[in-house]
Amino acid sequence: MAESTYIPPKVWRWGKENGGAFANINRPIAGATHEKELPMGEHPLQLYSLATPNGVKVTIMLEELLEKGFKEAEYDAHLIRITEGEQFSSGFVSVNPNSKIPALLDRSVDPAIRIFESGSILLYLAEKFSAFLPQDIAKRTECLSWLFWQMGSAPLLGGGFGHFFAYAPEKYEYPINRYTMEVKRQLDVLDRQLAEQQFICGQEYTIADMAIWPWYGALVKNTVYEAAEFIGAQIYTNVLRWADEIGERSAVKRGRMVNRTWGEFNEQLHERHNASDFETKTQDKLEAGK
Ligand SMILES: N[C@@H](CCC(=O)N[C@@H](CS)C(=O)NCC(=O)O)C(=O)O
Repeated sequence: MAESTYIPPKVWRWGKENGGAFANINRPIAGATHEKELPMGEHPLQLYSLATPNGVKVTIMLEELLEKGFKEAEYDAHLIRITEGEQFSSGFVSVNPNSKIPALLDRSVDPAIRIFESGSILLYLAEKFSAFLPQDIAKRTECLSWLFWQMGSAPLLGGGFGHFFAYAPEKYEYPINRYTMEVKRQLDVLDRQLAEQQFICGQEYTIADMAIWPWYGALVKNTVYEAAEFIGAQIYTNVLRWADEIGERSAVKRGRMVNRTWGEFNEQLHERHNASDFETKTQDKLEAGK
């Protein structure tokens, strides 16, 4: 065992920045840091988000609902720049006391309902529209088990593996080994599941796929952490097959653009207030290809 260079003090104190990406927004206390109202659009559903994997789950669901013809799923997606601390405004904290994107406000009911935690938002929307969640009790339970599996597993992928592999100020062998082991085990869980069926919980595309794809699909397709080679993604053939299939859905293509502020310019839609907002981007794409 390597000798530790850090000896924890008796009591931890919030002093210097701990380094690494996002160090400037990490804080040990909750609550608002500044007074600022949230913007409000016209639609019943107001989403406050960013196109991280957790944010994308919800924009995919909203775009899938609209594609299915649910007009009441029309939404305004407002950009929350988490690296600038916008999740700590008084307005945002009133929608999510945990200061994390995504957060949703449903104003189609009086009083409006706030929903935070991406899994809770997916479940709320699935129940509200009776879509993408099986009705049959056994299938519904299986679907929710996978939804909660994702909520429990992704922090080990993002906060554990992703943090130490991609964001930590230095590479440390111990945490990278520990989290790589766990993430590969999780991928194997998914690979075995997807060997038996088309989608995560059967032959039906559900909120479980929408929750898992932005994390594990992105990992094997090398669109997060640039870690596909490191984790040996090519062996998870069933996960790759499923990731490709989901990635081809038009609602998924639109959903992953919403509130995106990085990557290809024509794949970024900073805010979404109308379905026609995507058309402008398609035009940009055509012009870029000229
Ligand atoms: N369990 C939460 C996690 C949300 C989360 O971690 N959001 C991140 C972006 S992916 C965030 O807002 N980070 C801002 C911060 O930590 O201050 C969910 O699924 O909604």
